[in-house]
Amino acid sequence: MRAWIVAASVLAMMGAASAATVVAVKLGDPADPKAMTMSVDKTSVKAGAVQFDVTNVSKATVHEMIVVSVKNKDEKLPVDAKKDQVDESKIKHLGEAADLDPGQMKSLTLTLKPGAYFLICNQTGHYMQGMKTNFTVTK
Ligand SMILES: [Cu+2]
Repeated sequence: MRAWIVAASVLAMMGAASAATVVAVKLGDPADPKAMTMSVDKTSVKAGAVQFDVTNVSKATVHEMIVVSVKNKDEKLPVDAKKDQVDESKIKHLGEAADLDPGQMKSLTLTLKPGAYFLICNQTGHYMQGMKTNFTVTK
């Protein structure tokens, strides 16, 4: 029993050294299809390869996740009031898991440097309704 636990721990450490850090992201709330939520299982990771496993847990609404580089966690993203969306031409858009149907999962792997980031959904109105979370990458 003990030998098995040691072997499993060593394997886990080896995996951590070579593989991307996995961040599970959930879009929406299964208890309320209209809820606008962006939740992560880690708010901070070390620099390097980061794999975002993004799941739309809403029952009725299309969501997405865009990784945005920001100067600091209090930055306000520029909003196009007519479109009711963040103006993607004015942000540091690093990549996205776009247009996930309800129940759909997509993965996005990025190599991230230390700094502040936002994860946002830019479906019409969703950023303004709270689909944003802070994300930090450390050295
Ligand atoms: Cu959304």
